[in-house]
Amino acid sequence: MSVFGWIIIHQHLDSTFDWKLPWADYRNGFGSLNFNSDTYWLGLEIVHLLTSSQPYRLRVEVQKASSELWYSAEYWSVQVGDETNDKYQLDVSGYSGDAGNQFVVELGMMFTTVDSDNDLADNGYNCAVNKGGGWWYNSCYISMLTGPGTHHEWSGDLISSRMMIKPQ
Ligand SMILES: [Ca+2]
Repeated sequence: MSVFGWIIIHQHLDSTFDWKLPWADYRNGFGSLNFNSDTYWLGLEIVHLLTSSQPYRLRVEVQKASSELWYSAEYWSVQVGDETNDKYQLDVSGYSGDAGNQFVVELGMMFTTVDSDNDLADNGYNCAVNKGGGWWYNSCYISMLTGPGTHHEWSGDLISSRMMIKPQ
């Protein structure tokens, strides 16, 4: 589904949803964008294919718990690497917006899920097991939009979030 050319790749409107899903689900996607569905993840494989076929922008929208207001962060460039060599590594640049640039420690990180530990936390520590759902964890995160309750963050706790991409 797209809105004004933006393809929604992530939607988190239900604080009770359990995002601790395996690698295959984050690769292939889950949820839907029906009117009664609050949870959606398009899938890393298609995001990889799209962002390697031509230049894409990324828009992140977050609703903060403290004010209940929505804020946005846009990146002029976004690319998600492939599965085999890059573990869907995240690359973004060209921030603008009023939500703050929180993709700082996650930049260049590979994707980690409960069953695929590619984060930089050592000693067998898996950020997806201990923090939230699948994400581009470092050790572990500043932003993470796949967690329940207070583990759903973008510079402060969130009620809701969305991510979307659009060709440049
Ligand atoms: Ca680890």
